[in-house]
Amino acid sequence: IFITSKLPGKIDRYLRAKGFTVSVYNGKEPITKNELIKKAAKANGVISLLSDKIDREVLSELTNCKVIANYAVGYNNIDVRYAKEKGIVVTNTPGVLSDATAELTISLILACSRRLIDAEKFMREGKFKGWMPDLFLGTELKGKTVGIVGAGEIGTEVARRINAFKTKILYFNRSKNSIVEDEFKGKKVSLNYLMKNSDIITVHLPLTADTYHIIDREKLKLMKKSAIIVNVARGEVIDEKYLIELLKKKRIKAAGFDVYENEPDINPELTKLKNVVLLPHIGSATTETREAMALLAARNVEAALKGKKPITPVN
Ligand code: 8YV
Repeated sequence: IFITSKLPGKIDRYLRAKGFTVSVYNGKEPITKNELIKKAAKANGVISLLSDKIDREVLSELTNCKVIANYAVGYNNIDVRYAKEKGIVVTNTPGVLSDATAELTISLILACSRRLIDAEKFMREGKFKGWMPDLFLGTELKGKTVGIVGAGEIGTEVARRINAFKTKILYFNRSKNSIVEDEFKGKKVSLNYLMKNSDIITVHLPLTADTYHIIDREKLKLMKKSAIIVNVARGEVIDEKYLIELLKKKRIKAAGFDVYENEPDINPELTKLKNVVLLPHIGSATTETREAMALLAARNVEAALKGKKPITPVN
């Protein structure tokens, strides 16, 4: 089994104890495509990261591979269809990261609505000269309408938490989400309606051919001038360039980014904006969650290589 990066949770030890031969890439930066091909060429199983582009070219070289366990819930880095053609099982890590990602979503929403990052910077710069009635005025969540774009497991956990802030919930999803409707009084609406009527928009869609730029110019234009949008899903779900234009013109209030188009090469315009909060894709970055993700990936590989059904297959 080849693991493309050192992962938390000592899963190499777990897999060795199960009788597998394990090799772990130990580089300081993500493994390159060539190196991945070289190191994984004879492996029966691979545990991959989102930064590993497992395309046709890579898959064609993995001649002994039976399973690729992606260390992420999203698997847009893998050509799943071609993997299936080659008889390779692909697995992901759903469920175990929903709480951590929802917690980060709430953090990002609050960072935008209460201007936490600017206020903290102000303190460090020694600018606090005394309490003032209008110092860092933000907006309250209470009574606001929150639009959840994508009400899967993560979206549901966001609904559970944002509901405690006394908000109204709208959601956009292919199918009805009974938990969001019955427990948190969420209303299923069209994406246009959600964009137009939400004070806070939070994005939780996977990246697929159907969701690429699903929040396009026309959708972004529908937002209220006072709206905040946060994205902890995939950058490519939103037309980022146009969102930056709106932020520049202050056509919306603020945006929180945990994900970007073309990671890790982020649009340099973003760092010049005052009305954004920028995080380095840390939605699932808690010790507890990253260990649980690693164990799930290891168990998926173990199951597949023992001829059993993996726990969380995607193909
Ligand atoms: C991962 C994510 O941490 O699971 C996903 O899809 O985006 C993050 O939770 C990241 O992809 C690491 O591979």
